Amino acid sequence: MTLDAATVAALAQQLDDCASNARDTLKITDAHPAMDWDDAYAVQDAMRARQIGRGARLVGYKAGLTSHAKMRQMGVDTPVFGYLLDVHALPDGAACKAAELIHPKVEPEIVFVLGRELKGPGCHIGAVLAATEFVIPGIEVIDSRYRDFKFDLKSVIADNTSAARFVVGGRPLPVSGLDLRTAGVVLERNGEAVAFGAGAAVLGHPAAAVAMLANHLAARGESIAAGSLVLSGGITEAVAVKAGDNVTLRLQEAGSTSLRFV
Ligand code: 0L1
Ligand code: MG
Repeated sequence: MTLDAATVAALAQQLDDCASNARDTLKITDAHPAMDWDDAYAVQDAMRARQIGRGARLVGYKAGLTSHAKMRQMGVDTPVFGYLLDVHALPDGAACKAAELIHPKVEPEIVFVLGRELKGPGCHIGAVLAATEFVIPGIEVIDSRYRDFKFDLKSVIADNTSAARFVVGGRPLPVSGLDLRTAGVVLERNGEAVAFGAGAAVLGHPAAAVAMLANHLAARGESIAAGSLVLSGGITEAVAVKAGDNVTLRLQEAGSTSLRFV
């Protein structure tokens, strides 16, 4: 750690305020260039504690930057992890208020719902599948608090990996007998297919992202509780959206989920 507790708290407040007021900021490493990975996750943890302190509930986690398309889009080379709160969740087909966001984009994701606790270290794809109750389609709405989505990995980790909203829906698919690598997704904006791919785009197998998350959390003394949702990461590049757009994600065999931006 290079940051003291007061600086970590101040940065968490800065990013939390930006998210609450749909206001952007410069990436925090501009002012704190020596920040390390522990600092970045400490700021994320402090922001989570602030939001839970206001009454929000932890409902799961997300892996981000898990596909080559996303890594290329953002110019980075490693996944990042964040948390999901109930206040981030929207009902299937709901309206998502664009005015509450800075510059939203959507990502098509395969979402794991765990029937059992998942704990690292040493977590692997088999353990993830054994602990998974079902998968469902999910749209993640990301909204970096950094001006023009310009950030580095430490800044984006501190900013809870751009988490803003998410929706899940469709038909729950048990993973037994399913090959998630070849599960196809189609993301439509206003009825037009704008991005498509298959599960293997996420680290070769989307369960690999969940295993990485469990191992990451274990190093920090945490596990993924039974009943948690895990967004395994965007299968394609993120797609920009604005008020008036309708977005639908179709996951092979699992139906669809959608959002309306108003
Ligand atoms: O969920 C994601 O892949 C987002 C990770 C953070 C980077 C971004 O804002 O695109
Ligand atoms: Mg994502």
